[in-house]
Amino acid sequence: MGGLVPPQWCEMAKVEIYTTMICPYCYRAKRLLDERQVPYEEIDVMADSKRRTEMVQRAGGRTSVPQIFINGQHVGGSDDLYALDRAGGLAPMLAQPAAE
Ligand SMILES: N[C@@H](CCC(=O)N[C@@H](CS)C(=O)NCC(=O)O)C(=O)O
Repeated sequence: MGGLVPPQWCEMAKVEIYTTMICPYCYRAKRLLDERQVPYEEIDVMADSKRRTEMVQRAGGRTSVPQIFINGQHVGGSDDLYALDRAGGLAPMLAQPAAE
């Protein structure tokens, strides 16, 4: 019997994505993650200035959404995520389980 988190998630990378609801790039980024069946934590910063400030700080000053982090490492936005995938770098990052 499981808890709230499926056991297989413990062996997966931790993916965080800061989004807003009205952002096509956010949907594009999430589509790629969904296609790969990658679970992620979505942080809607539309009306949350505290989390938005946190996003900008973590993203080295970038203010656009989405901003994506894998195991705490900043990947960038949607275009960066797709570029990383094309370069073959996404799968190995996603295969790295989260430290916590
Ligand atoms: N190249 C970026 C574009 C992201 C982008 O333009 N996002 C828009 C919303 S869809 C945005 O945040 N605009 C406001 C800003 O740049 O501060 C990406 O691929 O993530």
